[in-house]
Amino acid sequence: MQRAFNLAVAQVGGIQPGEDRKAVVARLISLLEASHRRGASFVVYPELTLTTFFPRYWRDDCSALDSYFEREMPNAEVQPLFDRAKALGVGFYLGYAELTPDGRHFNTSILVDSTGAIRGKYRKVHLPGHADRVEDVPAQHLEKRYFEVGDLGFGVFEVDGIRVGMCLCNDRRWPEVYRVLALQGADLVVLGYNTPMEVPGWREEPHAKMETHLLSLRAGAYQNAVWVAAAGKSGDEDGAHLIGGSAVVAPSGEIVARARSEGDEVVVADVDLDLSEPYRQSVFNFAAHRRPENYSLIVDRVGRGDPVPVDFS
Ligand code: CDT
Repeated sequence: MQRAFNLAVAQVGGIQPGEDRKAVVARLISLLEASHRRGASFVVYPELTLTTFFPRYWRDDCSALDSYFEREMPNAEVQPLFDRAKALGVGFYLGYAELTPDGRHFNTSILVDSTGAIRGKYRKVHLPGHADRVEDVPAQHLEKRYFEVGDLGFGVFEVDGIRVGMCLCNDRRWPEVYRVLALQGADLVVLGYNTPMEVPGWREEPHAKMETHLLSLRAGAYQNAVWVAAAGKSGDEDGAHLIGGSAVVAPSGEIVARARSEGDEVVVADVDLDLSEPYRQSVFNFAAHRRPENYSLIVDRVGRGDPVPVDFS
C-alpha cells in the first residue's frame, strides 16, 4: 500500500442467531466488493463478525456455544472471503471467536494482506461484562465467562508495507492500548466492536453511548498521532440493539468518515499516513517529551488506590 490510500470500514448490520456463516460471508463479500469499487485497498470488519453477539446468552454448559467459534482460519466457510479479497487485491481485518486445538476460547482478530496471507493475530485483552448470570436483564454480557484474556499482547504487524496495530471493542476505551501500539510505530490502529445499548451494570444515555465511543477513538488517534479505523456490528440482533457509528479518525482527532445507518454500510476514507508526522515531530514527539520514570504507577497498580506520598519539602 502507498502512504496514501483509500481505507474502508465495513459496518455489518445485525446478525440473527439463525443466520449461517454462508449467508454472513456473502454479506461480507458484498461489502468488500463495494469497498473495492470505491477504491479501497484495505477493509476493516467488526468484532465477532461471523455470528450474532453470542455473549448475550447464558448457557450452563459453555461448550453449548462452541458452534459460534472457528476452529481454524480460514476454514471452508470463510475461505470465499479470503479468495475474493485476494482476487481484488484487498487486505482486511476480521474479528471472530477462536477455539484453539487445545480447547482455549479467545475473542480474536487477524490482519490479512492483499495476497490473502494472515500477517498478524490479536486476542482481546480487556474483556468487559461479567462471568456470572445476572437476573432480570434483557441480555447478559458474558465475555468474562466465554473467553480467556488474550495472551498475545498488543502487536504491530507489517501489512502491505504499513504498520498496523489491532484491538477489539472494549480495548478502544483504554488509553494504554493506543500508546503501546504507537510506541511500536503503528501508523494505523484497526478495531471491531459490538456495543449493546443494554449492558448489565453499565447505564448510559443513548447519546452518551455514541459520544463515549467516538471520544475514545478520537482521543486514541490524537494523543498517539495515529489513524484509527473502527467497524461495528450494529442495529437489531435478536432483540438487542447495538450502536452504529463506524468511523475513521485522523491523527488530528477529527472524524473523517462515519457511518450514517445501523445496517450494512461501507464508509471509505482517503487516508494519508504522513498526516501523523507533524504531530510526531512536535507535541507528541515521544522521544523528546515522554517521561516514563513518572508513569511507573501505570504498571505497578491495577485498581484505584491511595495517593502516593510526595516529598515537597
Ligand atoms: N464487545 C464489547 O467489548 N463491548 C463493550 C460493551 C460492554 S462494556 C460493559 C464496549 O466497550 O463497547
